[in-house]
Amino acid sequence: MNHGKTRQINFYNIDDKFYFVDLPGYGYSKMSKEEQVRTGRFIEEYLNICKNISLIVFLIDIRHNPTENDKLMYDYIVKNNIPAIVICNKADKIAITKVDNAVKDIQRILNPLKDLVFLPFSAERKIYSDKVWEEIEKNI
Ligand SMILES: Nc1nc2c(ncn2[C@@H]2O[C@H](COP(=O)(O)OP(=O)(O)OP(=O)(O)O)[C@@H](O)[C@H]2O)c(=O)[nH]1
Ligand SMILES: [Mg+2]
Repeated sequence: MNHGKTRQINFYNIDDKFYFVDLPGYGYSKMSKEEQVRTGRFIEEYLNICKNISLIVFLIDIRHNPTENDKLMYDYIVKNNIPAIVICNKADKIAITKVDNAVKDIQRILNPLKDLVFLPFSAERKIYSDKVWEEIEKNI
């Protein structure tokens, strides 16, 4: 299995100030359709039940155009008026000169109104993290 492994909800206590809540991914191509549907319902149920979400950090891969599931997720966030930022992860995987345009392309597809913050990020290289923290701190 070479895709991510979050199959449960993990809570990370950050200095007793807030929690990072890590939800499973729903869209990986190696996941069966059935598993995608099950995971999608699981995520939706959590978001419905949890009334005190400060911010959704919506992580997508900078190398790929958003999928239909990403669009559904995005529409759900907008319809329910939940604060969110979109983080285009794995920025280390593309040339640094292409990062800004890749983020813009993703924003154009997912958020043509441009009323949500989209930022590049790399969990691997820990680059671009200052702006991400700035946005998180604005919302906690
Ligand atoms: N190069 C690079 N690899 C990354 C980055 N972020 C995650 N990965 C790799 O991608 C793989 C999956 O990472 P996870 O963090 O488990 O992915 P996930 O999106 O949480 O997956 P699910 O939990 O299934 O939703 C791992 O091998 C990570 O090392 C990044 O910014 N750059
Ligand atoms: Mg995960």
